[in-house]
Amino acid sequence: MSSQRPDVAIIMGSQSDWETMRHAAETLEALGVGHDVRIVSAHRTPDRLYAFARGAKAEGFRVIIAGAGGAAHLPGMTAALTPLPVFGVPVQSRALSGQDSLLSIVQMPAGVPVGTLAIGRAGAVNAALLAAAVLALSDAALAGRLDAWRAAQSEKVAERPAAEQ
Ligand code: RP5
Repeated sequence: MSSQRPDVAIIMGSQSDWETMRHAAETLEALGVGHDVRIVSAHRTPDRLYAFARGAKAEGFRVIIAGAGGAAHLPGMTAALTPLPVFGVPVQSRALSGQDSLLSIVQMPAGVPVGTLAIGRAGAVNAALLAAAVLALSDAALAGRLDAWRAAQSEKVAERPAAEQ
């Protein structure tokens, strides 16, 4: 997914999550952060989940972004199996508009943290920005790119709404 060394793993519970999680991948791409993208389902591929999460640090990943919807166990189970920081993205579900995903991910019992983001695209983008911010603590070039990304975002905001100009 990226020519850079993959510091970030983006995992998701289903192909259907890609429409949301691609925003995390695109944000990392824009920042020049190497990442790898995989489908890992806590329910349908539990052996794959164990193998991935237990081996993620040895594989060289430094941060994991995990997106899932519905009864979204993927971020929490991943966090239980790895010492790496895990950011959870609640995917917007059809039945409950992602509130099920959000509550499944955010309410971790004390002791196993998942940094939980907003439901949907905003959460996916912000998970990527948080992952980049973590990596930027030890990567001055990335810190500069992150500053530039934020400055560009600020410049795009008009002083007044278009109808008033
Ligand atoms: C979860 O179930 C996935 O993360 C996905 O958001 C949801 C629905 O999956 P599909 O039925 O679309 O494969 O495990």
